Amino acid sequence: MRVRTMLLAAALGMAGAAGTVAQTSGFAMAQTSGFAVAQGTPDLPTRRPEEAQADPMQAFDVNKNGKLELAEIKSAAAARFDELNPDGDDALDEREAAPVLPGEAFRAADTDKNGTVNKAEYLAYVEQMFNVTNPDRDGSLDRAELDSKNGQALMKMLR
Ligand SMILES: [Ca+2]
Ligand SMILES: [Ca+2]
Ligand SMILES: [Ca+2]
Ligand SMILES: [Ca+2]
Repeated sequence: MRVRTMLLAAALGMAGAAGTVAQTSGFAMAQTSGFAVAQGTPDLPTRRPEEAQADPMQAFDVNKNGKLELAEIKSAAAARFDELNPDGDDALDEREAAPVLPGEAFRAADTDKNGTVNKAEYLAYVEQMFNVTNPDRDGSLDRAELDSKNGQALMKMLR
């Protein structure tokens, strides 16, 4: 037990050291060659809305585990709801929701049938879509699930 712990610590230490060496040598190269400088200082990733549309995984995967969990999806959906609801009341009417919930989808999401979709209804609908998009029920959407037809429909409901 103790030996294993020590080995693990050693392995982690080595990995850390290797990372430092790689960083140091990269820095040295950058200093000696103009070309390397240009390559070594990429633009910081800035997230414009169109990029979020292009790669939802990158945009919404807050914990950077390569999958989208329900919590990440719901928080992005809540932001989208606010964006769709500029009048600041508590719900989307059919016109406000049209970009993401056309016709039949709007009526399906309006579970209390009062003619508007409030945030709770919106998030419940998003959760339903999440479950449909997640047939393996592992709590998250991987890249393949995201690329499915259901996944793409779900991404439209996020910001
Ligand atoms: Ca994630
Ligand atoms: Ca509204
Ligand atoms: Ca409603
Ligand atoms: Ca899954």
